[in-house]
Order: sequence, then C-alpha cells, then structure tokens
Amino acid sequence: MVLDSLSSGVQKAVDRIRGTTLVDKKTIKEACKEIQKALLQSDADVELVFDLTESIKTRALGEDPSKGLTQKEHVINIVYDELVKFLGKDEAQIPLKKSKILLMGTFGAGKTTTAGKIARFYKNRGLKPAIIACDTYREAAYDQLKQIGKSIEVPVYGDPDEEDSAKVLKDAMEEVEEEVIIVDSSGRDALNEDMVEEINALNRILEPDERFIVIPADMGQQAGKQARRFQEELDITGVVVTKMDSTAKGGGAISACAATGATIKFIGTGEDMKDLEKYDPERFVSQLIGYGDLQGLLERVDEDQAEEQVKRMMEGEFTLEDFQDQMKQVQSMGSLDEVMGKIPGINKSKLPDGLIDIQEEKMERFNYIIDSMTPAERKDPKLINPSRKKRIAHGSGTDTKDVSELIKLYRQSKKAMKMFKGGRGGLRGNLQKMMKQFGGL
Ligand SMILES: Nc1nc2c(ncn2[C@@H]2O[C@H](COP(=O)(O)OP(=O)(O)OP(=O)(O)O)[C@@H](O)[C@H]2O)c(=O)[nH]1
Ligand SMILES: [Mg+2]
Repeated sequence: MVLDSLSSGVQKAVDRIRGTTLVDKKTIKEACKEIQKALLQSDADVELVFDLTESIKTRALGEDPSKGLTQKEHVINIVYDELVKFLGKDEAQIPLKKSKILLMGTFGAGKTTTAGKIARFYKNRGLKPAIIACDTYREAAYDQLKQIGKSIEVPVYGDPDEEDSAKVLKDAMEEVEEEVIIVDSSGRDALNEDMVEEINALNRILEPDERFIVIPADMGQQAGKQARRFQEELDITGVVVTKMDSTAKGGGAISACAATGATIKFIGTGEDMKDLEKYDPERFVSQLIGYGDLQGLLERVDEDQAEEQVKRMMEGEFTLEDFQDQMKQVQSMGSLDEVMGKIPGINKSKLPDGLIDIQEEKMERFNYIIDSMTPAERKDPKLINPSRKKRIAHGSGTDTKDVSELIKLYRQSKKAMKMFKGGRGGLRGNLQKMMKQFGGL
C-alpha cells in the first residue's frame, strides 16, 4: 500500500512521544504537528485534522493514565484511539449469508474489478457467488467481466447485445441460482439524473441488501463529497475505496468517507482479484503505526482470556481450537512475522518456518479445515486418520495435503510453545506478553 508517507509521519509522531522521558505539553504539541502534516499531505480535510489533533491534545493532557499504563503508553494509546475514530471507528461487517449487492460509481472507479474481488471474497468463504453484467454503456464491459469471472471461476450472467440494463438484470434474475449476487453497473462522469434513474431501476428489480459506491482513493478528500451525494440520492449502504495501493491520498479519502458516517466496507489494494481487504480501522491504524508500540495498546487486551490461554498452554494443553483462535487474532493484526518481531526475547529463527510464513489465504484455508473437524478431533488431532482426513478435506473444500500441512504446523507450534515453557526464567513473561498481543488488538 502506498501509505508510506502517511505511515512514516504518524510513526514520527509516535516516536517523538516514545523518545522523551516526560511527555509534556510541548511534546504532545509537536507530535500533533507531525500528525497534522502527515494527514494534510494525504489530502485529508484541514478542519477534520484540526479536530482530531485537538481531541488528542485535550485527552492527553486531561485524562489520567489507566491502571498499569505509563504516561507515555497512555498518550500513544490516545493517539491510536483517536486515529481509529478519525479513520472509521467500526470494523466493516460482511455477513456471510445469501446477499444481493449492487455496485455503482463513476467511470473507472474500479466497479467491475471490485465485482470480481467481492465474488472471490465470498467464494473463498464457502458461498456460491455470481456476477451480473449490467454495464450496457461501456464497450466490451461484458467481455471484461467474463474474463474476470473465468479467472476466479465464478459465473457471469448478462447479454452483450442488450442495451437496456434493467432488462439484462430482469432476465438474469430469472436464471441465477447462486447465493450471492453481485451486480456491476455503468459508470458516468458524475452522479447525474441519468445515472440516478438507471440505478433506481436496477434497485427496484434487484431489491439489494447492499448498495455499495465504489470510489477511487486518488480522489482524496473529494471522496467524502461523492459518498455524501450518493448517500443522499441513492441511499448507499457502504463504500468501497479502491486503488489504495497507487496513491498518497488514501488517508484523505478514507477519513473523508468516514466523516460522512458512511461505512467503508472494503478497500482495494491492487489490480489483482486477491487485492481486497475487509476494512478494519483498528488494523489500518496498527499498520500506520507499524505495530511500533504494542505495549501501549495493551489496555485493549482482554486480560482474562489471554491469561487463561497462557495457563492452558503452560499445562501443555494447546488444542487446535487454541491454534485457530490465535490464527484469527493474528490475522486481524497483520503478519505474524511483524508481531513476533516486536516481542522482546523471542528468537524468530527458533520458530518453525511455516508458522512465520502463514499468509492470509492459507490462514483462511486452515480455518475452514478446523471448522470441518468434529470437536473431538479439534481437542485431539491424533484421532485424525487417513479416512477422517479425507472427510475433513472434502468438507472444507481443500486437499488432504492441506489438512496434513495444518496438522504438522500445529504440532510444530505446540512444540515451540513447550520450548518457551522450558526456557530460561523470564520467558514465561515473554510468552504472556506474546499471548496478550495475540489476544488483544
Ligand atoms: N492499482 C489498482 N488498480 C485498480 C484497483 N481497482 C481497479 N483498478 C484498475 O482501475 C481500472 C478501472 O477499473 P474497472 O474495474 O474497469 O473500473 P470501472 O469502475 O468498472 O470502470 P467503468 O466500467 O469504465 O466505469 C482498471 O485498470 C483496474 O485494473 C485497485 O484497487 N488498485
Ligand atoms: Mg466497469
């Protein structure tokens, strides 16, 4: 993602706080200036940025640190918290159920590409998607979508010879049997009457659960205006911000959309079908801060849960369910490699290679596999004989090789956990810290 300049600006601010012995008014002011500079450079709205830094200042100077946090951690925590609010507050909810989604947006915003990416998103989560090509405006729009459909093995409905998009949709709806229906629509230069009329017609036929506007991040703060207009005219239920990978204005686009109260559902981070992320402001800000000060964020940790997990692990009980929990928690934070890198006393080279390398897609596959096991198998993976392995692979839409890989990785991790347990004094503390990181954020 081209968030480097925004990220390095925010990190500079956090470093400034971290680098002083006493966080006084001057330090906070200077840190706020760094944040302002970074956000304004990413084309965020001046007024919003000043409101943000005002909140940081007021809270940093006025609130007492929560129990267990140093003053420094407390201030960094406030910066984190306020940035999360500034960039959207809530994690997007994408219910994995039968749904109908109508995509709309101006020319070249990324609608057609996003239609494919969202189809793939659902497909990878076990639902059957289909795309309906309702862009009858742009030349070869149907072919573009067919190509995309082929690459992700998702059916595409439509009629390249029909000019009336409402008719295309009506006909397709009679045929379509899939669970998740994604409708691509024609772009326009801007939101004009023509477009409102067309989208309204599609809307009446489809009766969608979701109406997403697709907005390219390079619009910067103008994205907010566009989101608001579409909200007023077409009652959108969410925003997809595309091209986050190719502009320095992503922060401006996201903050402006968030300020309209619209929910950002997904962000597009590249041209490939896999380049789609469910939007999660906490994760986004963690990425900006570069996980730089995890300690300061411990406040967010559900201590009890983390302690409980540590205790069970210390007693040698590390089930596949624990493993799955950890994967899910780590998944919401970024790469395990980065997380591990921040924990004092852990020698990354001692961890199994596979553990460090688990990528998001693999984690997803592993999640399906664990979901397909019986509770008994999850508690005691030794039960998993070849015929059970086949059943699990079939149930999760994976290969027996994947199941074997997961079990191997689980065993290695369990061994690694034992190694920490038997290690020098102090390691227990480190492990607890690690678990807190896993359990929190
Ligand atoms: N780098 C990058 N490029 C993207 C992203 N999303 C879409 N694109 C590219 O943007 C261009 C336009 O994308 P489309 O999906 O065709 O956009 P559209 O909104 O359907 O365009 P029209 O149908 O012409 O209105 C294509 O070259 C895409 O590959 C993204 O997240 N990152
Ligand atoms: Mg298109």
